[in-house]
Amino acid sequence: MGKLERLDAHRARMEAWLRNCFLEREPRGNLYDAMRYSLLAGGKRLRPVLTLEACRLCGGDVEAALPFAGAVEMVHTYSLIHDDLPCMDDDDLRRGRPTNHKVYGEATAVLAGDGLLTAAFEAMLAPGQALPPERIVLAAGILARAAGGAGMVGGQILDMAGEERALTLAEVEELQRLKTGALITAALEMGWAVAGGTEEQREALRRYGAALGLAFQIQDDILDVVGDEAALGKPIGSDARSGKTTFVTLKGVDGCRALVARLTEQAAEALAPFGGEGAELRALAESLADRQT
Ligand code: GRG
Repeated sequence: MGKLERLDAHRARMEAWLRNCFLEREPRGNLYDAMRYSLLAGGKRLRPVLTLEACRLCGGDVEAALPFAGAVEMVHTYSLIHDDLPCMDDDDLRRGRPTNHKVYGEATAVLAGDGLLTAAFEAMLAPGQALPPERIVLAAGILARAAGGAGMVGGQILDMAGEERALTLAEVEELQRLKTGALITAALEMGWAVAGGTEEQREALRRYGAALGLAFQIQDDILDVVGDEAALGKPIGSDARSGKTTFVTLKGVDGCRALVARLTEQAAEALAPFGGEGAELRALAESLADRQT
């Protein structure tokens, strides 16, 4: 199987799993419609693909990792819904469609985000999983820590504070490590936890995730300046409008491109303990360095 083909197969499996979410639930007004609206809006599925591939790399059962991969995508989707709200970034377009609150109203969008966050933990802790309980607890704990104040939500609060004053490079790196990097690294570590991998494998995935997460965010900052709105499915220029310090304001577009290239090499180097088997994650890092969406 080709390198990117394997990742495409993970993505297709994830898509099928997500499509089945909440179909059997007793309707609660339009709550589940709002949750499915954003969950199935066609994102890149980067984080769940990382979970599934990390699990395979560490010798685990990819099928058993699906609820964990789905959980990380649910947490990511909740963060996008809440981030787009008028009290946060106040965005009208996401993944090429009107944002959740534009379709369902603000109160339902808040609840759709809350519903997705809790559904993530419900999926991971569902009875009848073919996994040792300690692996389930480990993986759920990794996601909980990465999503909360010590990770993504903590990064978001630093980001808000950053709108009030100029930040240093070290401060921008720290806030992005939490806001974007923590969930990306957690996605990888969850795959490792489900597989019952070794400490050496965990450390390699962490180093890969740290480099990949930073490269991903720097590329995001570049695309906010030079990206194509139609391809991105959202307006560009939002960082400049809000007066935020970003990697681009600190290093310029060319400086940022050089940083992305360096971090992509570091990500590839971190995979050395996996030998040839790390080819898929290496290819993924390279494809993200060129991404236009
Ligand atoms: C809890 C409100 C709240 C926010 C947490 C992660 C986050 C902070 C907000 C999301 C908004 C944002 C632009 C974050 C930066 C990370 C990023 C580039 C997100 C977009 O991720 P992609 O490109 O999106 O993987 P798709 O649509 O492909 O899934």
